[in-house]
Amino acid sequence: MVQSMMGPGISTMAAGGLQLQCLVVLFLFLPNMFRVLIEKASGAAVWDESGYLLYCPCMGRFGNQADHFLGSLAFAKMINRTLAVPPWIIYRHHMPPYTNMHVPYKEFFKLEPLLEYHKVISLEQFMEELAPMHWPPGKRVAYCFDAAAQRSADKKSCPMKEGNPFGPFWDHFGIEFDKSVLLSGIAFSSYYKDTWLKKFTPLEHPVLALPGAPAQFPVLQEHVHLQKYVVWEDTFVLKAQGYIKSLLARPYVGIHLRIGSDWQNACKLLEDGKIGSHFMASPQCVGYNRNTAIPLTMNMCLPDLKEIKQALKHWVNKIKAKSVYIATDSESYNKEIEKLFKEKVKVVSLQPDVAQIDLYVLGQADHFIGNCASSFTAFVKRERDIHGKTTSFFGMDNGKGKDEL
Ligand SMILES: Nc1nc2c(ncn2[C@@H]2O[C@H](COP(=O)(O)OP(=O)(O)O)[C@@H](O)[C@H]2O)c(=O)[nH]1
Ligand SMILES: *[C@@H]1O[C@H](CO)[C@@H](O)[C@H](O)[C@H]1NC(C)=O
Ligand SMILES: [Mg+2]
Repeated sequence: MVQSMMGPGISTMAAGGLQLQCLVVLFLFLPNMFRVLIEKASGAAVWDESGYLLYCPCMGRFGNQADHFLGSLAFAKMINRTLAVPPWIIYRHHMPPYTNMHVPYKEFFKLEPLLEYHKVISLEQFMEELAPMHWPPGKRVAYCFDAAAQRSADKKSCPMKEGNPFGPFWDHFGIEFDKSVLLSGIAFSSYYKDTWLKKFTPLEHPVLALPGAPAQFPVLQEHVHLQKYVVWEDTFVLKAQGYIKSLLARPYVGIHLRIGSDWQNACKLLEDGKIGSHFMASPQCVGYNRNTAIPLTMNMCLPDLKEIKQALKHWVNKIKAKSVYIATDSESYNKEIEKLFKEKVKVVSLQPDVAQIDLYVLGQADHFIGNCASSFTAFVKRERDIHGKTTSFFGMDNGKGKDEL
């Protein structure tokens, strides 16, 4: 059972033994603690007087949403508001029921570890337990930048629910907005911390609801480490571990093939020389500093079969891999790869409906080769870095120019 906040009484109790001094302290906190305990016993969340932050993860698919989540978590902490953790928006354009799915955060990850960093509550729990009393219909204010409001008919309203995924997201929670507050002369960076705190006091603005994440894409370097609080959920782990145990022999190399048609179009911009080395998630491999970033090549953005084979050959030899796991957004090249290793290495591609299975299996690999520009890869790389596991990228650092040529 996840609680949104640790009440002061609870943390006091957890910290000390039941010594006399503690009892005295406990006594002082009793009225408050009593309230907290009662609310906890009834399973209900406790209202945070410092206010709440709500946002729609309305840009991109899982990898983008995850990048945004880390930045939003940091922003919520900066302005000391409880983050209402949104569900993941999963798009089902090609299969029934065709509408977006809103998958609660805790289907894939635990909420508890997030509390080690900052106070959070799931948006589901917020709406069920806190909104009826503290954020009722009629009192729901939207906050957006001037520029966004310019798109509305009266040029003063936040277009919170215009289009997909915006409308379906708030509709999923039965939320209508009654009023808009326009943001100007402010941004989400830490430079504006005091402005946020002064301009948007919790008393006047108890719930800040935003049309998008209060964060950048890709995730800022200083927030990459927050990945450690994103911990897979237990039953999900059991299921994903089951696949690893039954299908793969260790050591195994995991690869992420981001080669589908949308990606081909994106990387075309690179080929046409329309962009520099910072492109989508590429800072993860070219470096965050624009002045020292190495060039992003076409093979890094969209590796061809030759590059894929070359990189795999290098790493399979290097770690003496017994199997290869291929995660892909389109084709897997598994026949070609089996042939490459003369069928001495087991080649597995699950192509699961639930993309998170691929993320997990890649995260557990003995070596991972990812796509530098992909935020799907970036999620895997961040998680692996935390656990000291190695990652390389197609188009670089895969033995080319060293032992392979
Ligand atoms: N199952 C699976 N889905 C993938 C894979 N690569 C891409 N996708 C799908 O395509 C989406 C790519 O969007 P996103 O996660 O934002 O990553 P990015 O576009 O590569 O930065 C993912 O969320 C998945 O839905 C893969 O290897 N396996
Ligand atoms: C942050 O919020 C908590 C309540 O969640 C409050 O106890 C604390 O005093 C706040 N901190 C600051 C610096 O305002
Ligand atoms: Mg994307």
